[in-house]
Amino acid sequence: MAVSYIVNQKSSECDARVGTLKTPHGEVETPVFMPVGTQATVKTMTPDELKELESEIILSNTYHLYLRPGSKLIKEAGGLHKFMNWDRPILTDSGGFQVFSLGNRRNITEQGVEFRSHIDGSKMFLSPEKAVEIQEDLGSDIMMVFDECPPYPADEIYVKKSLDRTLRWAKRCKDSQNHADKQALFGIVQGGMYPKLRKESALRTVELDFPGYAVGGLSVGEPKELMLEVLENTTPFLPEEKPRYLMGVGTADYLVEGVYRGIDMFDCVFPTRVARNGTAMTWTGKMTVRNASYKKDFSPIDKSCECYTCKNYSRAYIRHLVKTNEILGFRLITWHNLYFLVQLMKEIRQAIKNDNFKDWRESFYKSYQHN
Ligand code: PRF
Ligand code: ZN
Repeated sequence: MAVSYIVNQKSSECDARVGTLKTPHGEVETPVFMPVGTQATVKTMTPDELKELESEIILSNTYHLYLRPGSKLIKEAGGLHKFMNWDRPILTDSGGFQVFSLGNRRNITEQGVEFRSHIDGSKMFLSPEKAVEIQEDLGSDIMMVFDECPPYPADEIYVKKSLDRTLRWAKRCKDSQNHADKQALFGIVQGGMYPKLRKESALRTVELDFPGYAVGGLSVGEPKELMLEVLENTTPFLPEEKPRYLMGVGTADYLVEGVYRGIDMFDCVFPTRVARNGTAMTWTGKMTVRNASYKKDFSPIDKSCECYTCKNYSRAYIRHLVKTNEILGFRLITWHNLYFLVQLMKEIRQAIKNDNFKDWRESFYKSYQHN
């Protein structure tokens, strides 16, 4: 088996747990947040900088790398790790989510999804077998099955059909996998916002027996309460001894709530994307560094933060860089945001180890405002 997972400690108060995920490129302490490197780069950060801020695993995308520069080219380079100079674990998403987001530029059949490249409009095709082949060429530590993520809202009949197909596709992915000893393949639970369908999808995905399970189809525009309710109706049907990954979630409060409900892994473009828009993530919530109120504010983004950015630069300076569209401004906020999430996950793991995660969560919300 390419990837193994051990639960080191379980909360006595909720479904939270800490664990160790072992991969061919090293170990990862969970719960963990995975920065997104869509184009084989976590935007603006070098791998050495990611290591300095203690990122342990990153995510990359089948869809984007397949279109450009091409997965065969990356294979020729020696795989994605070598191509991008990152020697720690990489998880690749299957491309399912990205092609389904293409709207009318795609056509879904049982065989797979035909779509037009967003780059040059040329006709492309992704199927369960193709998605596995691409991810094998990339050589990621963890591959994801090719799934369909239904939009929100979607009616129950559609979601049921889509869930059935996602299960058939998951089986095809598993059957076409060649190196289960080198790369793990995780299943993805779908089922929209219907608890009954979530349960069915979870149980049937687990029956296919994957080394880890993702919860997909959430954080697609539904209200927060609904997302958490659906999550609560999903994780109980996933095996305790396997890692659980909530796809596309990356704001502090959602991470806390995901961990509370038994999630071990998260990814999201949020921290890196909003950084390039001049927004910093802090223990009190989002901070818009662009705001005029910071014009003469010579204090750091967060006085208590020990990241490179906060140790060396003021709000006023970063605001100036952002206002003048200077690359360094986006880099400095990206650094801070990723560091913030590493610290958040560290605190969460420590609280679970101390078995006081519930108290920790309450004190977290005393300062944090979701905004
Ligand atoms: N499926 C896949 N990737 C994803 C999702 C999904 O449902 C989501 C949903 N939030 C994000 N990324 N394959
Ligand atoms: Zn900082």
